[in-house]
Amino acid sequence: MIATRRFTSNVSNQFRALITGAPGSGKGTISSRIATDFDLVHISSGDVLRRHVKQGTELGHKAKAYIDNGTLVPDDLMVNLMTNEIKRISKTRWLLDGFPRTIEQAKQLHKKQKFDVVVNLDVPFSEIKRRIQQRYVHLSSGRVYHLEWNPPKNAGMDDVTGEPLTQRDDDKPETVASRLNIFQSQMAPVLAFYKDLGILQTFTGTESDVIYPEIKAYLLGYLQSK
Ligand code: G5P
Ligand code: MG
Repeated sequence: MIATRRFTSNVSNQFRALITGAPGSGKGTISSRIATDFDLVHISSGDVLRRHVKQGTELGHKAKAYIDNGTLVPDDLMVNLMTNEIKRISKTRWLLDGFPRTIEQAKQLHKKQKFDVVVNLDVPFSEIKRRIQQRYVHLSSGRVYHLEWNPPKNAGMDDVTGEPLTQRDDDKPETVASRLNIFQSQMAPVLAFYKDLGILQTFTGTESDVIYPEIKAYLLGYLQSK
């Protein structure tokens, strides 16, 4: 951690990254480690949407049915929401999680913002289905737990706020199946788009604790080369 901080303080102040991967592949889990180690603001499209739903905004009302059915929120809504979110944080060091996830979103975003790196998590679906059954979340912060692998210090409570944890409505097995199918059909052209730009790096495995050190080494190497 210390080595990373010393290192990142010497490099360009701009670092724009994307983490992608199937539902449950560990994007949220690994993003929180990247955000801490590399001093990036983590913006998860799913967390932003769920906050809108919780707050009952107009966008939240529009998005809720899509999320609950495990289908994708329309591209125009997503591009507006996420480009505004990037503007709102007014920082140049950020990590997007879960957006873009259609080729249209990728092309629209590319006109406004360019990624330096795209980290793609490749985790088998059999592992994902096991994990998601035991996921609990703290909705307002996006913190993620797993009953066995990463349990909260006090059962059912968020470690930081002490507020109750919940299960996501879209984590029911049938909704997870729909989300995985949509991921498979929609993400291939997005990954090809970033591969053609020469910025895609894929990490394959079943354990975040094994995958993350590889990602960290890759990101350090990338920054060192700048
Ligand atoms: P989200 O919120 O972006 P998904 O489906 O892409 O949702 P999700 O479910 O949030 O992704 P994740 O972040 O990849 O998964 O995974 P995670 O939460 O970190 O880890 C999953 C579980 O595994 C956790 O319990 C964690 O503790 C555990 N875990 C992690 N690593 C390990 C490990 O090594 N071992 C074990 N045993 N467990 C581990 O999107 C939700 C919805 O919002 C809409 C869509 O409707 C979408 O379905 N949406 C969009 N619509 C259109 N366009 C977009 N760009 C959209 N973005 C969101
Ligand atoms: Mg997530």
